[in-house]
Order: sequence, then C-alpha cells, then structure tokens
Amino acid sequence: MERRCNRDKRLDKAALPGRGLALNVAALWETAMLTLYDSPDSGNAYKIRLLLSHLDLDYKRVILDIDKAETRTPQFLAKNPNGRVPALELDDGTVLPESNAILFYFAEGTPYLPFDRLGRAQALQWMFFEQYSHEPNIATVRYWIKHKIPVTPFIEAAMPAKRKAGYAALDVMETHLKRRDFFVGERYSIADIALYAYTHVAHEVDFDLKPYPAIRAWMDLVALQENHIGIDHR
Ligand SMILES: N[C@@H](CCC(=O)N[C@@H](CS)C(=O)NCC(=O)O)C(=O)O
Repeated sequence: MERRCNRDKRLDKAALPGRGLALNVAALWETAMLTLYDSPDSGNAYKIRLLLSHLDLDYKRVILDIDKAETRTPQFLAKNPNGRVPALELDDGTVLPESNAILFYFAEGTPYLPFDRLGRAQALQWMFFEQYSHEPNIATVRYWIKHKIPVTPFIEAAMPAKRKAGYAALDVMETHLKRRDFFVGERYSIADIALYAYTHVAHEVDFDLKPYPAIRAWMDLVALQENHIGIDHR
C-alpha cells in the first residue's frame, strides 16, 4: 500500500473543490482493494496518483518498468491487452485502462467532475483534446528524449511536427485560460488534472512555457490544490 504524506498546506489562494470531501469519498471506498498498474515517470499514470491523493484513497501500486517492456508481458497483457499503464484493477478483477477513463471513474459523484450536464461534457471535451492534440505530441517528445529512444529516421522526421503540434495545443490552452482560472466551470476538475500531467513537465524536453503566462498561472493554482502531489512523489 502506498500512503501519501507530503500534504501541501498553501491552500488559501486556490479554489478547493475537494475540501472536506475527501473523508466522505474515502469512506465510500473503504472496503475496496484498488490496484494501480503504474510507472513513476508516466504522466498518464501520474494523473491517477494525483486524483487518488486528492480523494485521500489508499491503493496498491504495481510498478512496471516501461523501458524493460514490463507492460508487454503475457501476464500484464492478460489484464490490459493494450499493454500500457495506467490500468486500474478493482477487487473483483475488473481492469479499467486509459488514464482519462480512470479519472472519470473516480471523479463521479465528487466535485472533481462538474455536477451539471454541460460541465461534465466540457470536462470530457478537454480530456479528449488532451488525448488527441496534447499528449500524442508533448508526451511523445518527452518519452523519446527522456527514455533515450534511438533516433530512427522516423523519429527524426516526426520530431519537428510533434513539437509544432505540441505548441499548437499549448496555444489552445493559453487562449482558453486567458479568461478563466480553470478549464471548466471556474473550478478545478479532472479536465485540469488531465492537462496538467504533461504540461507541467513539458519544460523537461525544452517546450518553452515563457510565452504562456496564463498556463503558468494555472499550473501554480493546480499545485495549490488540497493534497497535491508532484509526479516524483513516492
Ligand atoms: N491513452 C493511454 C496512453 C497510455 C500510455 O501511452 N502509457 C504509456 C506510458 S505513459 C505506456 O504504458 N507505455 C508502455 C508501452 O507502450 O509498452 C492513457 O491515457 O492511459
């Protein structure tokens, strides 16, 4: 079992949707055994660790080493045929892969998912945007560079296009955030978690966030949320 301990106490300035709610949510899941198939450097897996921290839920963490292809073993493929983390295993053996689906699953009934119909659809809107326009570009560049993937002719040719598309996604986010603090309904939600995961580490692979003041202000607000943890939190 992994327990979180680095509670961030700088709470006053931020909108705090989860305040006082975490205990109730934890009670709901009290008897459930949750297993997260995880990888420490994965932003997609970090999304889940972050939401579970906000909700103060305990879970078992099974760490798979992507670089050693531990996501492609027959044992793991039997759980997630797509061979990727994160994947959530419930105590009845059901396995739910896909980071944003897992976020949605846990956020249901909590303030991390908007309560109104349009707000929920807008949260999905931004989560689909993240998976189509943001993550395949920024996360892929990060993976290639941080994991020292050999530069094949394909990667060499694809890199500039991935960077360009990554900046295009950041432009969309900047435009949206210029006039609001959070992505949906003026409060922190799983839409913010989904987009924060790879945006806040984009600088690691030289995406320059200086021209994006609204994104930087939003990232500061995200980091102020109750029970926030960093991607490196163990
Ligand atoms: N759409 C998936 C993407 C998951 C994904 O790409 N996971 C990567 C780590 S971030 C992975 O497990 N790679 C290992 C592999 O492909 O074998 C999600 O959002 O969960």
